[in-house]
Amino acid sequence: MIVSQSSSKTNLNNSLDNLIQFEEKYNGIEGKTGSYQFRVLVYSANIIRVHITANEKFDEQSYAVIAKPEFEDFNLEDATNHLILKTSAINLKIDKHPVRFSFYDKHGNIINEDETFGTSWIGEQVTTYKKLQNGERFIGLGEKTGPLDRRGHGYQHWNTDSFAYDPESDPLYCSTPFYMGLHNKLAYGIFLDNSHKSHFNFGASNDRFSSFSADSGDMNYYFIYHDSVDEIIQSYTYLTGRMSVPPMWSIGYQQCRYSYYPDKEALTVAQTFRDKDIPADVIVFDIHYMEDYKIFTWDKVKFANPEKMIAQLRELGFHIVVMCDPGIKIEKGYEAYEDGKENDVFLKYPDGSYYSGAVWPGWCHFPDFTNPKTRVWWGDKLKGYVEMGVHGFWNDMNEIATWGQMMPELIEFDFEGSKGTTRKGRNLYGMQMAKSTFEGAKHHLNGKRPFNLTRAGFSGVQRYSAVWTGDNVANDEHMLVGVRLVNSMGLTGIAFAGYDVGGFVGNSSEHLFARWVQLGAFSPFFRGHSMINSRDSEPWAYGEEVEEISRNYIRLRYKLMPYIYSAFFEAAKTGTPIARSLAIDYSHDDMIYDERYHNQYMFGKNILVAPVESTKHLTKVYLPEGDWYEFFTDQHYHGKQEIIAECPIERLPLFVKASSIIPISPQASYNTTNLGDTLEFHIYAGKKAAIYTYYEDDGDSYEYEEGNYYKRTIQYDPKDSSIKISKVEGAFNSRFKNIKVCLHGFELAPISIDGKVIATETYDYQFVLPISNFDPIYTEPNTKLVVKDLKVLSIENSNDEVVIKW
Ligand code: NBV
Repeated sequence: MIVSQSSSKTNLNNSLDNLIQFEEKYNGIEGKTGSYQFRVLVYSANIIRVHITANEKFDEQSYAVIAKPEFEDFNLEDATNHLILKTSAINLKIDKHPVRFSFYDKHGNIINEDETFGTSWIGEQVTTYKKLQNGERFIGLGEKTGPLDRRGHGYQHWNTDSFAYDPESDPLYCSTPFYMGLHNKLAYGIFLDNSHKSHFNFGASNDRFSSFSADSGDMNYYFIYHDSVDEIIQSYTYLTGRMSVPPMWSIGYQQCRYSYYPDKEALTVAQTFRDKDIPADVIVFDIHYMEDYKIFTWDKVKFANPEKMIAQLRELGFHIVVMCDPGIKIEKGYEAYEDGKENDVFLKYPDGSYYSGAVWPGWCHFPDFTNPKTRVWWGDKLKGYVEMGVHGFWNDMNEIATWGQMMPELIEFDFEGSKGTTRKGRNLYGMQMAKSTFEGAKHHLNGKRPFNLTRAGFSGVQRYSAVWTGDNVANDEHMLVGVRLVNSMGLTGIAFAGYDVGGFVGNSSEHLFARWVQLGAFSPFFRGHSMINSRDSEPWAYGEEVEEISRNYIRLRYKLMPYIYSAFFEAAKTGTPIARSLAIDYSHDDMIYDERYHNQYMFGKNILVAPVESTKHLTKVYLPEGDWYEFFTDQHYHGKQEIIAECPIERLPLFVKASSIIPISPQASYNTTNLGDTLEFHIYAGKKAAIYTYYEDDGDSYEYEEGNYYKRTIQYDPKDSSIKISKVEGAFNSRFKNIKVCLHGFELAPISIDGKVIATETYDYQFVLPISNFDPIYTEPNTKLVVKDLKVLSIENSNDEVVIKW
């Protein structure tokens, strides 16, 4: 259908022009303007993709999105000046003269609308401008520094090796061009699926618009609308994928150092954890395990017998993670180099010669991970590690980092045969390396789950790897920015994320390390790491006081393992994060964006963490709507208020939401395979009913995908005065023999289990922390934090439903 002929091309800024024709398709519409073409694809009632190109053909390739546009349930209305595409959740109005897009909810409220400039080009660079809505805030965008609310700030996506970045640096290592806008009690998400260098402006230096641009390629974005931020993240991860459940050992404490060598040192560190009774699951080997930094080799002097050392570490209950750098040393006779050339797996210049960049080993070639052949080649090479007993891999320097840091833009990437240059390939390199490592390791592990960690990535990287925030610095500000980076990655689909506990660059002070371990215990990925030539940084390296604090919090991490593992299961199933910025559950509460409180987050859905600097003994905490319990004492608070919390160095401010259900393994000991035989469900009295899903499986195979898991829902209903533990779903036998139900804040009448009245036992519960007595000013010596009058019921651990009434 021809609508009108006109083009609004100018020499400077060319904007999407008038509609000339359009066609309704089974999954959306396709249209042509005077100079451009566009299509609108419906992925679900809540997800609509807008794809606009200045080229003859749409770029169909995406490394990020795995969902297909197969949703047909929409209506199209054609009016004189506009089209309206309606799903059950969104009305998309497409103005015809010129073509502009506005998204409305079902009540006619504007969710998001193009600014006058709509989608425009300056040369190859394409930008979409969106009108700033009244009071609009912006959250997300992944590993980005700055405040939780990104309004007034601008960012770039260009994966960059950012050694010792400062808390305002941008860009960092990992690009996830997905953000959410919040205004007038509405929330939406926009994912720009374009891997070129991209730019986001959230009203920075202007009061008219927010905008997102890519330096080249199509304007290709997904608009997501739901009632809640949580659902928007679920839809974003429906598009870009979710992790599989990671091995449980990888969620335990990991000890790293640049680098532990020789073998004896690694063994001594491992043994010290056991001697000092500090739980830990992993020893990580950084670059010095290799011979001259050559990947797939071991230094013959420092590690004369790696198999033996690995076996000894495994014997001590540790898993091993090894560093993997992508640069392959150019050296005659080096197997990976010779073989790589023979298989033609490296990135090339346009004249067909291999690109060389200098990095740790000296001059190197770099595998082209956008070539399927290369991915298989790389994956095969991991076999040797796996045969030695290595189950964990760490992908570093994959931005790509090279000395000089300016990788030429003319380098050619295969792009599954479709070819592209550095401009399109750089942001994808890390993710494709992580994919190759993950798939190779998974293949060799033959049914066991690998752990995979990467520094660089792009949207979708969560399918293959955990991500950490690179080379942070040992200071308080960095510790707090790390929390925000991890929370922001959680908003952007990367649920398994963390930072170097203790700070990578520089020397941590005693108390800074203590704070950092406390926080790390409440981070999805929990690893201590520090740089060569900095002070020792193991939990015992900072003196007796910090050792005790570290032990307490690492133990707490292990006691919370049933809760944390269940949260990982939830993240794998729905994409919803483990470290949850308060913007997820309290999106429209202005206080949570206040910079005094914007580091606070929920760890899992029930525990509020209030990060605090190492120098503070008292801190202000904002408790959002609802009722709350202080974690160590059960002191009760009403929400929607600021409180002053005590935080002497041994105490991280933690609060539990009323009506929460938290599973705990109180006997957990030295690693994740030793969680003891008692499982406790801690239930916190509240006014609201709650349902919690408890999840368990063998922790390191894929049998859960075939039904070998143990799942129960626990329902708490205060109105009905009942707690129901559902019967077990799945074929796995729980590792716990006994179950206890621990009731916090309950006023109970006679209580019955399955109809039989039982006597109520009341305990004082020294839940976790024998606090240290090293700070005479703030801590009374030998005081303990006690939860008083906790009611504990032992119930028989059969697989049947249990009903508790009072
Ligand atoms: O492999 C050494 C380091 C590593 O420890 C660190 O975690 C990475 O982010 N790596 C960077 C190389 C360069 C460090 C200066």
